[in-house]
Amino acid sequence: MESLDLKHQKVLVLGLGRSGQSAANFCAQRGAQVCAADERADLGTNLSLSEDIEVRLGQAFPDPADFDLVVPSPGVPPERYRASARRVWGDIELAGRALPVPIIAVTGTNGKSTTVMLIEAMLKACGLRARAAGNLGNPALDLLGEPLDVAILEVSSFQLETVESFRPHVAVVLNLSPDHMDRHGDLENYAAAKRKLVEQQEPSDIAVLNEDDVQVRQFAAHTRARILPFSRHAESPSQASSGRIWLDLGQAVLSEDGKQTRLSLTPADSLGETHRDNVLAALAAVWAFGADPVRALDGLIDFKLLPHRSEHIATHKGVRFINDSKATNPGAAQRALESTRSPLLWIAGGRDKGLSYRSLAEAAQGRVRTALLIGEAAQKIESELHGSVPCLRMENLEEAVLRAAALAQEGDVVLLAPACASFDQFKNFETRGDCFRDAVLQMTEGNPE
Ligand code: UMA
Repeated sequence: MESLDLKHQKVLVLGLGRSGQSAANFCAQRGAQVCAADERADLGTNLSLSEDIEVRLGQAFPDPADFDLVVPSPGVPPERYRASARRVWGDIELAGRALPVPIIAVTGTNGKSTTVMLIEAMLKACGLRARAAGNLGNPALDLLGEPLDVAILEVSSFQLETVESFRPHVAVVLNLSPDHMDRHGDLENYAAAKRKLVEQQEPSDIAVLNEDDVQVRQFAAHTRARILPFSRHAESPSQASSGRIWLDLGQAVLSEDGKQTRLSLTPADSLGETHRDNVLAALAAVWAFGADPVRALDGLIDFKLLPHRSEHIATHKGVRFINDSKATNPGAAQRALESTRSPLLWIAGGRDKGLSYRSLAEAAQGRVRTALLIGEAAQKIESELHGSVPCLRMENLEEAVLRAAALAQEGDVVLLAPACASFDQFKNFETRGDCFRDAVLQMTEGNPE
């Protein structure tokens, strides 16, 4: 890998959200001459940038050709810089070059944040100084300077578009289903971005791959790393590998060189069925890293899921209200539907990402009493559900919550699992989830059992 000498280099940082500010400060600290640009004009007071950085707000981006290095934020599409930039490294590439500790990196369409948090908790239970960062919120470069034994990075397809030599010691690929087609165009491009997580790995590294996902299984052909498959099934469709981990009757079975170890996953029961794969993947990552899987399971005992992921908000008149605002694509919404056993009032919709909702028709049938549809994608979802469940169009999320509560019967679940991005009506999926929570609590608190 080339060294990371940024001294006197002209660096252009595109976008000044969380990762852009972090990357700009990092490059300036390393002696680069940094120009940081954002097309929004109204960011001024929210910026936390070192004084020697030239800031350009509310203007067209400068020409990338005038810089040695372009550091795009994940949200800036490659068409904006690729044609003229001499070198492009995103913040994950920079972090990979700068972090002095081994990296465990996790990608996939769904479950990434939960899995990195699980890995962090498990490694801490093993006595290691471990910290999660990346797509889940705190930029990867912010880990620099922390006393750590290992960094755990959640890496999105957007971030992987701008890596060059990023080589995690342990790479975890959870699953792959259509998402972000508005950015990547088709599933092949999306998969190609995700594959970059394993492509630079060496034989001394480990790729933890979901064997039950046909697309992810194929990543094995694109890496020199040792493969550690994980699966919900005892039987393996792949060629024998030196290690494997699978689920069997609530236990994880770790197999290596003909020797099997069984571990009870009871401490993870409270996380529910949706997160079984994530728990298994996390355990595989910890094992691959060389930590003790038995001690690691202690990290599950007090583990709390992040908000907006299968988050139980309230139970009112026998009806449970669940916030899965992070289900921002059809694959995630499908999992949410399939893992709830009670009849559902399902709130979905938002900004369409160019995805098909047809797979949701089957998942919804027999489970969903009524789908309450909001936002720009409502019409498309209704037509692709194709009469499989009754649909109602709602003005907004608050109205959908009230109507769902009115329709629900004792024992039902009101589930927000939008299958869409939030940006048509909200700043992000978090504010959408907060809005759901507020609407539920306002209704339940003003209307006691
Ligand atoms: N901007 C422009 N021009 C453009 C696009 C953006 O000027 O053409 C500017 C915007 O005005 C804004 C800034 O760029 O001020 C935003 O940059 P950004 O969208 O990359 O957002 P950040 O705050 O830097 O957050 C990014 C990730 N955002 C995206 O991938 C869209 C965050 O993931 C991540 O937590 C953060 O870096 C720290 O690593 C969010 C996300 O939605 C949660 N990720 C997607 C997902 O999970 O599905 C991939």
